[in-house]
Amino acid sequence: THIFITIGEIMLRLTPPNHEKIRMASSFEASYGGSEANIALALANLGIDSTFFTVVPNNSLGKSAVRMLRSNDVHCAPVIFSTPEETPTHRMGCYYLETGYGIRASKVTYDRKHSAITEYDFSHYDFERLLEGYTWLHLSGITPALGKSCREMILTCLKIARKKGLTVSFDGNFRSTLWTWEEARDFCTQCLPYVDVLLGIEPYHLWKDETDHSQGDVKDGLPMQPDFQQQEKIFEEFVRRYPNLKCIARHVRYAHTGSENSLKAYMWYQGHTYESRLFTFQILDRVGGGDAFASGLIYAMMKGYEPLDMVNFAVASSAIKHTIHGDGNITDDVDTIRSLMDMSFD
Ligand code: KDG
Repeated sequence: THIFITIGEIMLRLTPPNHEKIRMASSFEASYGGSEANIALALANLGIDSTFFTVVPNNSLGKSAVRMLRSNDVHCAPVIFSTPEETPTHRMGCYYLETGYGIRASKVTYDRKHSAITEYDFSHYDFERLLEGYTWLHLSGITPALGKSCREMILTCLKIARKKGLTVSFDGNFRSTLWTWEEARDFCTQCLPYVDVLLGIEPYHLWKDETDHSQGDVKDGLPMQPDFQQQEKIFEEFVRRYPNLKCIARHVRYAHTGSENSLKAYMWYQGHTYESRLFTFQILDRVGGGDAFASGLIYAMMKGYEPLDMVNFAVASSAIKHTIHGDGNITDDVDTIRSLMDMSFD
């Protein structure tokens, strides 16, 4: 059995109710988000032994974020509640989400500069000890985008995880508001030699030695839709450059703004490329859909599913998250997700 740990930032999420725009909102609904926290929470809900490590200010905001995770069965024992001496701005990261409607896209506004995890000095922190006893580490490209101290922390953890034999999953998770495409690519390619399971490859699947990269594979703000052969070639190029990779998965969204969404995924695993079925569903809240895909894939791998079931379970997990308010996939029974895999969507 696997014992899972992930590291990242948890933020307060403030959302105007009823798809209101911020300009007309007189109240905000409070919840919590953060890619790695979402994954810790989803796995804990599915019964996996799941731990989250972060730094939050030692005040009621930090405490209530951790309490929310704990109430979802996420272990938070290593979380650092920092003092104002350690992190002078003493602040919790926050983000505002204006939920789109129909043709109006959702809008995320970050208010996370100088947050506790960004300011914390990890140079004397004992990561060997933190990672002791775990079998699986998940990281994402969001945390290193926060600042230099976080970047060093991510590389340190990757190296220790490799040495200790943990399975490492990594989601590129490019956030254009935190760093540039080139910064993301350069940093993430440093991480790749330590990764077993790779997700969110969009920002860096064009290589340094190629020039036409400015848009990655995004066109008009939408991810381009690769066909099976194109995707297989990309996967194979990854594995050629990084033979340590055991699994690469990529989910592709076909409708971004409308209230209906179609999703499918490709996955490379043990020398073969697999394509999931196409799932079409109504969107209630799409934030965290990628994290639900990641947690679904991690869960399916941990449980030793057949490859095609792995990728279908991951997409079904993402699909069901789109019907749930808030960032996290709180689905707490596996059968709910599995039953979706067997339904016809396309
Ligand atoms: O994947 C969902 C995340 O985008 C959301 O939880 C907030 O982690 C977050 C981020 O940095 O955008």
